[in-house]
Amino acid sequence: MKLIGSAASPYVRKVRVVMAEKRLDYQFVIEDVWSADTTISSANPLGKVPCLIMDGSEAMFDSRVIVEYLDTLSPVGKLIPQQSRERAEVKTWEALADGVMDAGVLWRLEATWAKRGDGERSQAWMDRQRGKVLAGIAAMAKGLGDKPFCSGIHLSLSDIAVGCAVGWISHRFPEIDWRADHTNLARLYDKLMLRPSFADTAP
Ligand code: GSF
Repeated sequence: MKLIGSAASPYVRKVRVVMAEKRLDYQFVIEDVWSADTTISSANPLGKVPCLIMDGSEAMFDSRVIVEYLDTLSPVGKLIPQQSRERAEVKTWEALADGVMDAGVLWRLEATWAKRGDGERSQAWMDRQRGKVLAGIAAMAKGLGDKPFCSGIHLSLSDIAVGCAVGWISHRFPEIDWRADHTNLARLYDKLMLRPSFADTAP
């Protein structure tokens, strides 16, 4: 398997953490999707990473599809429950964490994308996305409460997605002090960072 991605992308990190937790082998191919000569659209017409290339088959994207597929490849460390209710709960956690990343990406692109002139940047749009980031982080902290994991009694995709979201927020928006505001989330992230899957993929 070949995973096309970048070291900084939180969506790519989610896939890499899942690969590591499931003890799956893959080749990591770095691609800068923002460079003029990127060839990512030959694999993913949407021009986005992560993108998984399986031997002799079509490319697979996006991160949610990839991690759901990877979880079926090995019984080692099941990350998504089979039971429909628990499964939906984990997928909702993932949607929340991905939503924080999505809003953060929109905010950052509005603020920094080189092809947008200064007069074209909308503060109202950035504020809107910032509000989603903060609300999403607060909801993750509330959902976690004083439990050891986001859902269930052991590590699941919920924790992985949440860890990738808050880790990336610290990386791109160091001024957002989510660790001080939500000490339970900080505790979860510190615990995740003790795992090689997280430590080896920090942005
Ligand atoms: C999001 C992937 C994405 O936006 C997923 O895989 O879960 N829902 C998708 N990837 C970004 C890189 S990043 O911001 O992490 C990307 O490839 N953007 C390129 C573009 O042209 O938007």
